[in-house]
Amino acid sequence: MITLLDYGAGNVRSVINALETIGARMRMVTSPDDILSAEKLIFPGVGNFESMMQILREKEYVAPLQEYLKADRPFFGICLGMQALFETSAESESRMPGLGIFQGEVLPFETDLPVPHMGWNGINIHRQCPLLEGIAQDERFYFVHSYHIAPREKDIILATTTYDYEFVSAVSKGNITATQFHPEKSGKAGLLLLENFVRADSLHSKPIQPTRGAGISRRIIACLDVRSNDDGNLVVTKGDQYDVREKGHVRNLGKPVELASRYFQEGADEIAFLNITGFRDFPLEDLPMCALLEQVSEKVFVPLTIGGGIRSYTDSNGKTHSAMDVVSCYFRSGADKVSIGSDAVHIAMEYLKTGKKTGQSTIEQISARYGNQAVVISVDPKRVWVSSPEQAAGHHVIQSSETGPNQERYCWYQCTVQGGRKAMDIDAVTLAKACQELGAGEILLNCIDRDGTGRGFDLDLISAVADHVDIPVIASSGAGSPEHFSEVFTDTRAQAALAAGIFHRKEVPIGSVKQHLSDQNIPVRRS
Ligand code: 1PR
Repeated sequence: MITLLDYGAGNVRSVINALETIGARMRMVTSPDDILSAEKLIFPGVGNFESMMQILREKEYVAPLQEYLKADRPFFGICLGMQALFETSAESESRMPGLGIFQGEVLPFETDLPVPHMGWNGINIHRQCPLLEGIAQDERFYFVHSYHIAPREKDIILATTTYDYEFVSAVSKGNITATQFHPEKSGKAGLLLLENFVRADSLHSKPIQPTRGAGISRRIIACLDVRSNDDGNLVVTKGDQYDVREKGHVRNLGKPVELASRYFQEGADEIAFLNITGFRDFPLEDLPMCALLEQVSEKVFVPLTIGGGIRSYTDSNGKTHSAMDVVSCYFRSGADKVSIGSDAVHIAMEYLKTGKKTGQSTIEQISARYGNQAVVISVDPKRVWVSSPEQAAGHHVIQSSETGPNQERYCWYQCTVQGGRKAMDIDAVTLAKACQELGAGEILLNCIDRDGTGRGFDLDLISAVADHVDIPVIASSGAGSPEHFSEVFTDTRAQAALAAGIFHRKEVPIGSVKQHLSDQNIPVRRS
């Protein structure tokens, strides 16, 4: 019997689904006594160190957790659930104490690479441990974090991972084990690791000559644009430059749950759902997006991002729902990240008027509660040609690699809201920078000019944005062939590339994209 500690932040549903898939019986912690009576305890932590410790204190879980751990009873901590074992974290401005089971602290990444460290990375194994039984040496796991542990006791290091430099990514001491990566989001290898924990009689480990694991891979993301069709059914659709209608009807490219399961099986590193009519249909009222997520997360064990309609809303009964209500419904239903489109543009424009953070915007609130890795900004820009940079004063102007209809050599990328219907007076680079300052953890960079065209990613746009932010950028819109993926990874700093049409229409399978990237020596995860 596994006991799961859910302190109310982030995506515990994925851990439950993973444990159910491997046939584990489980119960949830609802009182401090449940911790002390646990046979085996899993602590999945997501979000922010300080808010996690605050909640653990309020629920009076700290003392029973310490007692459980000091008695060397079976424990598996995930992500923040590992960081909690240490003395404190630099993420907490007040230096709030952690559980203090291990000596050492939690430090921010100091690197020029994008932070959060987000994606599939390998592990160098330092100890032989039943938890890692059967895990191949070149296996990759899903990481998403901005801080890493710095243990003082070297003999607890179970594994390290390289992201610019080597950091400790798993620990083991007696029956206490913990990983920085998310096994519940790491496909088959992650399920095996969880199964090892569930089945092992003892988790004791012994030192070995460290193995050399794989490095970080580029991510391939399948995107499902979802909306109700004219019959009221939720379908996956796909536009050409955001126009999803063909002969007057909404294009129907399949059922969301079926397509997502197919992409998981085919090796997608992440799956994104965009509720493209969220700006007019409120997700908590009109569209069963939360139900959809619940179904998908039962079958799909890679990260899920969901976007569309994250904003406050007053329903027909006069009840006002906050953007955080939508976000918490999405997380409870199985999302790992949420993406904000239209509202992010409004928030950034408001912020830029004063340059002062209020702490009240949805971006700030989500990143404070769930961590900045959980906040993706979906940008929907359109190219605007200008004959000289002065013509677009105040905007980030690019010298384009193409020429405009009137031989223009310069352009800027104008952000839009409401699915491209309304152009706003802010460019994509400025928007991305402002959202990063407010606490966003990733940029999903679409391009209306390229969407659905199969002409390749807009490299000018992607370079401009990726060169001006420190957070990861997902290149999106226009993929037509495997070569477009190698091009975007070679020519820009994009960490991930997303496609929709070619995957839905089975023109280019995910496996062919990965094979091509691997042939070009661009690291990819092989599932
Ligand atoms: O504004 O917070 O409610 O979020 C709405 C979300 O829906 C935004 O993320 C916005 O990008 C998206 N959206 C709105 N309208 C459309 C539309 O197509 N009419 N889809 C839309 C955006 C773009 C990509 C697409 C890539 C790859 N879809 O995500 O999947 O361009 O396509 P391709 O590989 O076929 O070229 P809010």
